[in-house]
Amino acid sequence: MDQHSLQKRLSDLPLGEIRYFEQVGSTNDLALTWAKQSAPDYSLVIADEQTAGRGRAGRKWSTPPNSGLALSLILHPSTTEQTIPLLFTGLGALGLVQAFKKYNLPAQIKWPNDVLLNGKKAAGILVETAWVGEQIETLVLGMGVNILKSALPAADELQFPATSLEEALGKAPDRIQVLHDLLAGIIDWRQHLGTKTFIFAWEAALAYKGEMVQIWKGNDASLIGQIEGLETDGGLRLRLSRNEASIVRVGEVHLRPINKVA
Ligand code: BT5
Repeated sequence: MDQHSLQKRLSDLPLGEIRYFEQVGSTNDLALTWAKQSAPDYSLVIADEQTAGRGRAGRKWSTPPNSGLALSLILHPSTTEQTIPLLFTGLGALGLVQAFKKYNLPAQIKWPNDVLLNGKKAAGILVETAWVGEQIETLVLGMGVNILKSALPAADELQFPATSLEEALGKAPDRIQVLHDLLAGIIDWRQHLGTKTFIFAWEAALAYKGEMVQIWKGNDASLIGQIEGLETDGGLRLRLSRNEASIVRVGEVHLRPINKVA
């Protein structure tokens, strides 16, 4: 990957500016800094390697050289979009589901922020926001996608099984083409953010729908319930025992199918 080929191959998309790096700490950090210096909407930070890539709650995200996509897209939410930041995680996931569809791969979304291929994690999403007063001025949609098998960290660093697009396809795809299709998917789906169409598509791709899962929220006791679907704000609706419903809305949550809980 390099700046020139990215500029050229993404030129048909309505992006802001593009900043490519061979190696960075975290693309999300660079994007948050750049956003403060007024990066336009849909500006992209992308790197071939991250040395301090992060997931949620200080966990690590591994991006070895030239093996995956590590990108951060800078978005300036409109007034309506302001009220529903959780939907942006869904936006990244739907963008990727659309991109993987081009390879005839049915991806699933493990709520809230993982994209699975064959039941294993192929990508993770980290949305971070910069506020001015009570307004979200910038939202950084950070995505890590395992393109090649070499993108995966060692098994003992994983909390959940991982895979790559190369493994699912049986051959190495073109990284920039996947990036192009992912960005196109995000741009398409953003027009529908928060609509029924958006929620239905997200729900249709949900992993473990109708199945029993266990959810941990921070240090709270875990919840066990059956996944029913999504609320209009992207919250996950569970059916607990005694037929009570419970809605889980982000924060620090972990979700596992019940039959795989160690
Ligand atoms: C995530 O967090 O899955 C969000 C990952 C977001 C990464 C992108 S890359 C571009 C941008 N810049 C950044 O610094 N971050 C974003 P979480 O749900 O907390 O999952 C983290 C867990 O995933 C780790 O604890 C590992 O177990 C596992 N993991 C780490 N690297 C992985 C990989 N390459 N493939 C699959 N699983 C991985």
